Amino acid sequence: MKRRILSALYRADDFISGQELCEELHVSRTAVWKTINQLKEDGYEIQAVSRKGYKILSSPDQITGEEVGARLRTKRLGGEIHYYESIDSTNNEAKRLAEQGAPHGTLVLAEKQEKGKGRRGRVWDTPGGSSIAMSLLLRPSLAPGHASMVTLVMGLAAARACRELCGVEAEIKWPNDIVVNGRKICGILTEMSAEMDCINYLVVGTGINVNQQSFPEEIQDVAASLLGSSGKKTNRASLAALCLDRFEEYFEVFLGTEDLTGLEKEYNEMLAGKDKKVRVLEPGNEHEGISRGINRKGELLVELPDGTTEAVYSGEVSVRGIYGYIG
Ligand code: BT5
Repeated sequence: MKRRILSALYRADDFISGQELCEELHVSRTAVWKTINQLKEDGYEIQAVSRKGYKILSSPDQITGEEVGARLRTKRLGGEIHYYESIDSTNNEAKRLAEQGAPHGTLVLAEKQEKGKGRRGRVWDTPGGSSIAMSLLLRPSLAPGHASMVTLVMGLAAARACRELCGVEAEIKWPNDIVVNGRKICGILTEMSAEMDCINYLVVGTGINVNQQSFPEEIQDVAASLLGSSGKKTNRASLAALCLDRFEEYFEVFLGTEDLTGLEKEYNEMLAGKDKKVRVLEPGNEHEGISRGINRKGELLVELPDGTTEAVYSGEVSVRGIYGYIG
């Protein structure tokens, strides 16, 4: 009920009358009034004016299911939302829910992660109160070999949302980071449960540094927040919802061809270090070349000194810009 009233208030953008709320949500005036009071207790500032109705003036900066759910414009994603004040890892929780049969589009949100995960056992720092940690459970009919491209689809969505809402020059560092001025503001971790020829489920986890003022010593040279980059605080629920809205649009395009044919151009326009030197960290065969952007399979094309081009697959090797973090 809270989510539905909030959703109507956000959509209205101005006053919405009690009568309209009752008709839209098929509930009584008393129920509306009670829920509005509960929301006020939760920290929402809601103006009530006779003959005009209700208007939302401000909301607490929370990443709860109600806050994110009320702002979502998606058709299928976020139909079921699970929120935790603290959890080991939203990816782990999404996997647990998947094993219990949770549906496609289930979203897991957490204020704080005790064991936030990066790739290959690395740690993802998620302090409470200032960042986004969210994981999306997907059950696509997709060949397992195509699943790694979903990370790129989320990267595109997250970069686009950061640009639209925060006005920063967010760039994608292939395959799974978003950077602003060469510093990492977002990381994506996709995990999969699959048979030989079909995916049981995918979990796409996204961590975004939104309003952090500082970082632990180990990452302070590589990490940045949107606050640090734009000078402005961002409402985390708005950013999370926009990211998911964009993801749903891009994911539909992706599923149409099961590759990045329809997204490659936009991806390459936001790719960090394109047409610059990169170092391919292939074990036993490190070498340099020029990044020429991704192809429709999501591989990074690297032009080698002999004029040939190699396609680097994200699962095999990493690529570093040779000057600083992204080059
Ligand atoms: C990633 O790994 O960038 C994937 C991060 C995915 C995090 C999300 S949050 C929601 C969901 N639940 C999870 O448990 N995980 C996902 P990788 O490319 O391996 O980068 C990890 C490295 O980034 C670390 O070794 C640090 O150097 C650095 N790092 C850690 N925390 C950071 C932060 N908050 N901001 C920027 N860099 C960070």
